[in-house]
Amino acid sequence: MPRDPLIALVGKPSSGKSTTLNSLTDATSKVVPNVGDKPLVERCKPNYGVCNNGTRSVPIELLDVAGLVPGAHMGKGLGNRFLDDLRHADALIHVVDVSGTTDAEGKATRGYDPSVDIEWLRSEIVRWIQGNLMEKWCV
Ligand SMILES: Nc1nc2c(ncn2[C@@H]2O[C@H](COP(=O)(O)OP(=O)(O)OP(=O)(O)O)[C@@H](O)[C@H]2O)c(=O)[nH]1
Ligand SMILES: [Mg+2]
Repeated sequence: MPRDPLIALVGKPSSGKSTTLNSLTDATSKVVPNVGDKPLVERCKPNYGVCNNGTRSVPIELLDVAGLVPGAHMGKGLGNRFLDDLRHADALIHVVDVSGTTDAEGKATRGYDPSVDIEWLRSEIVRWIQGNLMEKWCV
């Protein structure tokens, strides 16, 4: 049996990662019975997870990673240690604060463009992976 998928929540400090994790783990979304020859609720016999009266539950693990800042891949804000926590993740969810009231380090500001966060955080992760590969790759 393979292990459950591990999904890590990433983002700058105070972007709402822990809040998102808490709300996701209280999720109660339902699978609505389908119209057809047999209602979906009866056909719901998953190989993975469980289906209880139309409610499908799929086990996943969520990882709340500490906030990353620009320069994290070089160790800024202990970023390389936090990035290391992502090694076993199957997927990442980037939690972005779109209010424009926190800067790249999570400090209070006004009029900040949140699209900048999407760029630099992705770049930090890519550069960290590249750095790890180049370090181990003896050429
Ligand atoms: N206005 C508003 N505030 C929010 C929202 N989500 C989270 N917050 C607040 O933002 C602050 C930071 O939220 P956290 O969930 O702790 O953020 P985090 O990304 O886990 O922060 P670190 O673990 O420090 O990196 C808290 O004071 C939350 O109450 C939201 O949707 N709207
Ligand atoms: Mg947190």
